[in-house]
Amino acid sequence: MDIIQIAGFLGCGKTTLLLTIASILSEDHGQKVAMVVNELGEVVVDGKILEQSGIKVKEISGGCICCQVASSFAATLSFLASEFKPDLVLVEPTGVAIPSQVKDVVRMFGTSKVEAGPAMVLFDSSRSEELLDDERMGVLVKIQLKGADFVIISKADMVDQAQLEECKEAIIKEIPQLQKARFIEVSVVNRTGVNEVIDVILHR
Ligand SMILES: Nc1nc2c(ncn2[C@@H]2O[C@H](COP(=O)(O)OP(=O)(O)OP(=O)(O)O)[C@@H](O)[C@H]2O)c(=O)[nH]1
Ligand SMILES: [Mg+2]
Repeated sequence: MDIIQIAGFLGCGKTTLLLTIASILSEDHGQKVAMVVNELGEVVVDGKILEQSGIKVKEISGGCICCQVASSFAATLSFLASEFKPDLVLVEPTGVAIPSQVKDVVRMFGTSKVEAGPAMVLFDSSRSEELLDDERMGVLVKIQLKGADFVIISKADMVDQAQLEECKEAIIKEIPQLQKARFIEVSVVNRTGVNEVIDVILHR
């Protein structure tokens, strides 16, 4: 049971992408999918509707799964592994969570059945400068990106191709270790890049 993170700063499009890929993985690829959604505010995922299509949804609130509520996260994973037995678990951490810490929690509490899979970190192309340059936000956004196995440049429909390239260059300039990382441009609105994300998950 691989734990795949759909992470990234507040409002970057995590839930929207998560719901899109969960249903494609389940309906078109026959994957048994579970979702763990960790929201800071109110939960926006309608679990009942998703469960009709065989997707198990677990919600965790009251803090971040990478720190305050790490033990609830671990208990949820162990429940899923023993009771639901999914092929994969898609996890949406809060927008202020640190992906590498979420992986640490999985590794710490994981068993041979529960493994830390890739972290996909979304970066909102429509707020590129603000996200990287803001004194406080920028620090967290860069820490989040450092933990990325794949960088998803989200909301690609809101900017042009040149801006998408600039986004990628700006990220690599700030975090040179991402030079070799795979970047995927995604627009859930236009459905571009979504299949690439699915491919990465299926062939992980
Ligand atoms: N234009 C456009 N808007 C998008 C896209 N993906 C998400 N959005 C919008 O961006 C806003 C935030 O999306 P969410 O999916 O809720 O973002 P999130 O990262 O889950 O937000 P938090 O959980 O609050 O951190 C919503 O209004 C979405 O409709 C996209 O590909 N293109
Ligand atoms: Mg969300």
